[in-house]
Amino acid sequence: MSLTLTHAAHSHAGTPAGTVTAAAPLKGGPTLPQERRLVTSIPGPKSVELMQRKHDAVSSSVGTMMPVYTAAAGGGVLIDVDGNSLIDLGSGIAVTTVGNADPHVAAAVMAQVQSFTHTCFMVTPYDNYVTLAEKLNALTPGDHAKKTALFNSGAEAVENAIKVARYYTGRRAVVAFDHGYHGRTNLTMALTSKAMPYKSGFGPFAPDVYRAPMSYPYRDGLSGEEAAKRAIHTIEKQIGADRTAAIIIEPIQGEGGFVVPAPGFLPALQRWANANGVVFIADEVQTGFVRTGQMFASEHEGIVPDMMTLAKGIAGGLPLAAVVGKAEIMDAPHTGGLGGTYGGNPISTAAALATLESYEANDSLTRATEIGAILLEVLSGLQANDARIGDIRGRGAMMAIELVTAEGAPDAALTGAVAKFCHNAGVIVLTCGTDGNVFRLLPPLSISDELLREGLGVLAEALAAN
Ligand code: PLZ
Repeated sequence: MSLTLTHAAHSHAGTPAGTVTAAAPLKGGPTLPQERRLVTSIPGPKSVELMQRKHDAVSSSVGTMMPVYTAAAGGGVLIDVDGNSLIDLGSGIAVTTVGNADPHVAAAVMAQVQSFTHTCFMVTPYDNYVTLAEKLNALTPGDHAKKTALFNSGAEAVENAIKVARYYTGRRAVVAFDHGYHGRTNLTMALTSKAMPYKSGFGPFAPDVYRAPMSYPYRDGLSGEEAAKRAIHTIEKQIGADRTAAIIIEPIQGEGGFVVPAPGFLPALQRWANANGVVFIADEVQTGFVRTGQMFASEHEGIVPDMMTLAKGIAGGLPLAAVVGKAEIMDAPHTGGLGGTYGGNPISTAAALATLESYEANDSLTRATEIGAILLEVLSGLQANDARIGDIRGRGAMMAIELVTAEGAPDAALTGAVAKFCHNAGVIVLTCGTDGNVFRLLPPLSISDELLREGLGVLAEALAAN
């Protein structure tokens, strides 16, 4: 086969050769009709056909929560290949916080992709990377000198944060927490607490990783100070402060069940870490970038982490992650010790700069708080008449309910049934929790009040029907 390219195949104006379809291409973003509209059953016939092709071509180890194939998304909806319009209350797992195909982000990506797509920052650098580093250094908590390094995924950011903390301290032990989630690579699997589906069969895991008890007020009834004392006792007795390089913790746990630690827990841990030369790493991969009603969830309790891991909401859907930390820590390893082919790719960094501008232009902090108020109001109304909603927790546009049986035991079956009902009714929702009994809401901040309330109305129907 000839590899000669014609001008037609390179045309900027037209549809790429070979992909012409009869229907007009669907554009994403907020111009899509903002409505829930089902024109087929879920999944529709085109999605069913694609599921069959996936079954034949894609590793069955890669699961999909909803068998619905995407054609476009934006505002608060996702349009599938069958023409169904679904309400998005998941943001692709807390990623499209700024909105899917945000016009400003899309324009920045288009401009960058037509300028240059890659050089490798380690070979011939470019200014977007540096500008983003400056912005992240300024935006993250604390007025100490900071430095940033960019990577591709949350797990990769966590891996690198641990590498740096170990190098800086000359110590090996790393402490994570019960219910914590930090990724699926070898080191981050070790840090992640839940076996299925993340770890089972994939060992052996990285050594010198330990787990301390989390503050989980709904389940342990402890104050923040009491829970911190318990965690610190575990670390001191089972590892030793002088062997501990870092503790890594999500200020609000994501996959583990949207667990918000009792007030005072995080500050007490930070004080202990500071006093013992232990690097305090806040994993804000899920909580970062406006979602919780602050730029970073650490700010709700005035925490100033030594290092932070960031990803997801950073770049409007483009793959990008960052480690931001105290300059003396970030500069500890030798030059060339950190890197990777694609880390801080120019398209992703352009998207990130535009995403930060969109957050600002859209007054997204206010929007996250408003969405949080609506979520709390509706969920509290549901809880008043439904004892199965054991707990409502979260902050801003990161809110969840924990579903329990009459005896107070985790009810994963009910949680799964409620989610399934929502999916079939055209609402994208996610579950989480070590026990699979937490129903979480992560709407894009670009969703309208009306659509959000309609989606929550479907949740109410789902609870009533189960
Ligand atoms: N740290 C706090 O939430 C990713 C995982 C989805 P990556 N959470 C979604 C799944 O089932 O794989 C996450 C996180 C926190 C790290 C990560 C890892 O980020 O970009 O998925 O590697």
